[in-house]
Amino acid sequence: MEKIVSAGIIDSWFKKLKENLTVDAAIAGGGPSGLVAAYLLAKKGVKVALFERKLAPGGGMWGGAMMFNEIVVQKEALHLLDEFGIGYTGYARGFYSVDSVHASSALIYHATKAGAIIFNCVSIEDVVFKNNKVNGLVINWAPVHREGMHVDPLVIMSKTVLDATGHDCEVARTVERKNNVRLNTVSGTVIGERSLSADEAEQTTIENTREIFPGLFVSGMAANGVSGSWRMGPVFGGMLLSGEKVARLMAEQL
Ligand code: 48F
Repeated sequence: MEKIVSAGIIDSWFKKLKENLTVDAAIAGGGPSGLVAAYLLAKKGVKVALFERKLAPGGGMWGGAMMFNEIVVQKEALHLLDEFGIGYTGYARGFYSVDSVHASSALIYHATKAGAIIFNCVSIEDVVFKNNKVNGLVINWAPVHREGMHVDPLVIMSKTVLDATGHDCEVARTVERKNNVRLNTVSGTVIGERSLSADEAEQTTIENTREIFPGLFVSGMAANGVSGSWRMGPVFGGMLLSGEKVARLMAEQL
């Protein structure tokens, strides 16, 4: 039995990785915007793989605010809560509270059920850069990075790449730093996130969700970070709507 259990895991995991060495959409980061994008792309029949450095995808959603495990979603994003079967309670005009564990697990469940493949414990350390375009992601085990081990990575080729890495916008920063290119921002660089201003941040998260370099899209807090916009704290309507917008933009290009 021991050998059968181990063989089953090894064979099915390598099959999964091999089948995803080339995809249509490669997503860096499994927070709310990346998971919504993964779900909507997969639902359209796009081949999508998502890479998350932590053991559990869900990003900043699990923790609610200061570990009070509730988040707030505005009425503009209710259709997405309904799409994912996430329950909510109206408590002020246009504002709804949601159990953050319920919401995070629903996003993960529906993304994978729709056909998106999630690789957890995997970090993006670089991109594939050819013909002045982002052509894929360079991946490595997150513990390899944490231990500072000198281990070469593997490569996932993709027609489109999404930076959904949140506040640090890691993929966009890497593209800019390593390739001497201008991004599609006011300065041509990653401008960096501003302090908290919830109304403005929620609006700009959606406006800033776009392709910032050929082949490279940004969503969620990475979109605001790249464009020098505000953070918003534990309100998540903008994150969900950003995932919805970027899935549409990526699908249009595919
Ligand atoms: O930060 P995160 O939740 O991204 P988001 O979709 O949502 C932001 C909100 O959670 C919250 C907020 C209120 O709305 O401001 O912060 O923009 O999730 C980003 C995920 O990306 C992973 C990280 O572990 C997290 O789960 N990640 C970051 N860098 C990498 C990465 C990387 N280089 N490789 C793989 N995963």
